Amino acid sequence: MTRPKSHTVNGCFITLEGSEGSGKTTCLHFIQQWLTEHQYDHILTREPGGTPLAEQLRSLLLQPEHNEPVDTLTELLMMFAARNQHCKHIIQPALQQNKIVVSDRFTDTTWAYQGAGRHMNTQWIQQLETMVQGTLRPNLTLLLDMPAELGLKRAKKRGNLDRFERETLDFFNRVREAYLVRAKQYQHIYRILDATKPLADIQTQIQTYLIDYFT
Ligand code: Z5A
Repeated sequence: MTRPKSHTVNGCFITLEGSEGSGKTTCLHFIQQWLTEHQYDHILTREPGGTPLAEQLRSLLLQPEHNEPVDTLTELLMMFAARNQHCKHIIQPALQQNKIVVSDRFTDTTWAYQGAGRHMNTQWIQQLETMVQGTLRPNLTLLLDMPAELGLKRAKKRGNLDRFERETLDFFNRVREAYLVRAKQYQHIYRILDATKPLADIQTQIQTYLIDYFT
């Protein structure tokens, strides 16, 4: 299949964001299919994770039980430690090869979960973001927005809740609100999708955003 219009991509970084159960992973597979059909050279990745070491940090971060409480600063530093490996070994090299990088979550998650959810000092997040990423920021962020109750319901259906999925409804309401604030602040990057809609409608909307971006 040919591309919608002739277009040269000089590396492009797309992120999927939203609270748990909002359908990011499902949409990631749809995006992969679309990019493959239109012959765009791309990679899919996720956070926390994306490299062997970052995936090990992911397991530690998501594991519900630890013998000691996980301090919020420890959590923040581990997110950025994983991100540093991810940026240096996966994202930046792929962008330098003019690939499209699609990541299930990136630093907007930190702003929402650690910043708003955990009430972490936002100056620290800002400093770590600059330290780890330099000027690297997503070119396009697709936000799957839905009421927190619904996301929690979907997650609970799967059973085996991870450390984040055990958080309170208040926590997830703050996360949602923080995403919506960022979407307003960075309108040129964010596209909001109503994650309560049927999957087919969401996919049609994603396709519109992709065609709009790449043509
Ligand atoms: N975290 C953090 O705190 N700080 C950071 O900086 C980073 C991460 C990077 C990573 O988990 C956790 O790390 C995350 C935040 C924290 N924790 N939480 N919560 P993750 O990203 O792997 O986990 P997740 O966000 O919870 O992903 P998920 O539960 O797999 O959800 P999802 O990917 O958004 O949804 P899904 O798997 O595509 O869909 C969930 C279910 O809904 C599934 O059964 C689908 O078939 C169904 N679904 C999907 N779309 C629809 C529609 N439209 N209608 C009906 N049903 C649907």
